[in-house]
Amino acid sequence: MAVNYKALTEATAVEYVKKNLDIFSEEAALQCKEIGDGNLNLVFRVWEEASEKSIILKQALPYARIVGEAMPVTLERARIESEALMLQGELCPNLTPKVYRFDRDLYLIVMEDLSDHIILRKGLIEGNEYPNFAENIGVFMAYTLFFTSDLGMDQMKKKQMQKKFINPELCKITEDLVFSEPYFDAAGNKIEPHLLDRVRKNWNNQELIKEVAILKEGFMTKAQALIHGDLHTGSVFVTEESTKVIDPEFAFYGPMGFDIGAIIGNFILNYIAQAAHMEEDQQKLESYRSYLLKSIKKIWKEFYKNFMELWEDNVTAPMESNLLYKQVYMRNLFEDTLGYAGCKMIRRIYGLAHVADIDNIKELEQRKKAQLLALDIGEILVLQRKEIKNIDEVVDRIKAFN
Ligand code: SR1
Ligand code: MG
Repeated sequence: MAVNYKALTEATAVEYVKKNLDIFSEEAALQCKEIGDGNLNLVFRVWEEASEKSIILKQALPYARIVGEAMPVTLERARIESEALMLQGELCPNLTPKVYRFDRDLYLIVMEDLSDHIILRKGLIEGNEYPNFAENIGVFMAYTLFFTSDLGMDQMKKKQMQKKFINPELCKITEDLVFSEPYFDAAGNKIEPHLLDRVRKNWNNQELIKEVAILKEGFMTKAQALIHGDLHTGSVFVTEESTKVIDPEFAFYGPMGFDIGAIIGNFILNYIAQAAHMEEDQQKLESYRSYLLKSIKKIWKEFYKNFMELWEDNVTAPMESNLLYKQVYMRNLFEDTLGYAGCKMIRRIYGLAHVADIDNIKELEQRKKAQLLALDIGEILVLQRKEIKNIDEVVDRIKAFN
């Protein structure tokens, strides 16, 4: 660990700001609260009442917060996160928080406070609609993935970038938690007793395990673009107008479909959970579910449209401009997206880290129903990704479970 590293407290976070940053005046009466609720890091909000100025200090801990010191995790993830945020900020300035500073001793990122936004997962659980989100995230994924891939950047520079963004420890977490551990009786799995029979079916489903192993191999070997690496609905801040993508500490050169699948899979989990959350108001449920399904279609379609436009405008080489190649590339990407969406859904039901959408369903029978449905849809996405024709068919298949 770095010699000068020390985890901050609310008091030392204020001292740090006073000593190192000139964002506030010297006399400013600063207040601080640790607000981190993610699986890994400390997050401090520091603000001054009088000027209404505020900032965020995000600091990596040398272990995963969700587990404690028994699960050490490299501090280097904070460097990866700050560099990925800055790069994504260059490509999509309106869709990322501003980074003011990265402190290499403390593995600390000082960045824009987005407290006027809400975490998308929370907003969706509350039943809010975000009319700009699908388009914004489609643009974010198209720009960040295209311009870090061999299509959108010089191949020599891309290989330098691969070196800079090598992220083996965080990739190992994903390899274990998303791909491997849900398919055997791993110690880290958190399995509610009522799911045991269904989970055992997955442990014995050789076809499913084979397909997940293929997807895992893609995750480990397909260095397509600099992906966010953990683009679930907890990694996005929103308002009705604005979208800000945060937390790219899992960024590395991997398969593009892993990002697109993460966001779509998490929308499907919310769709499934709403049957319980909105049980008392069937009209609202129907309209909200329709919003979620429209969003799922739009996320893919906006990504597709923007990515193809970037391809058209930026690639002139005859080989990479070949229409048949483009069709195969996008079809493979679609299949990856579905496969990874399915893996992400399954791991959130009985792996180490669950999602509030499902876990917050208090009534056992309703929670069980949602969990089983998520496992079934996740399995279909993994196993039938090659047969599913397009995103409209994905939505039709989800609807058919009603
Ligand atoms: C130990 S970290 C658990 C999970 O939290 C992150 O958000 C990633 O999804 C990771 O798999
Ligand atoms: Mg995160």
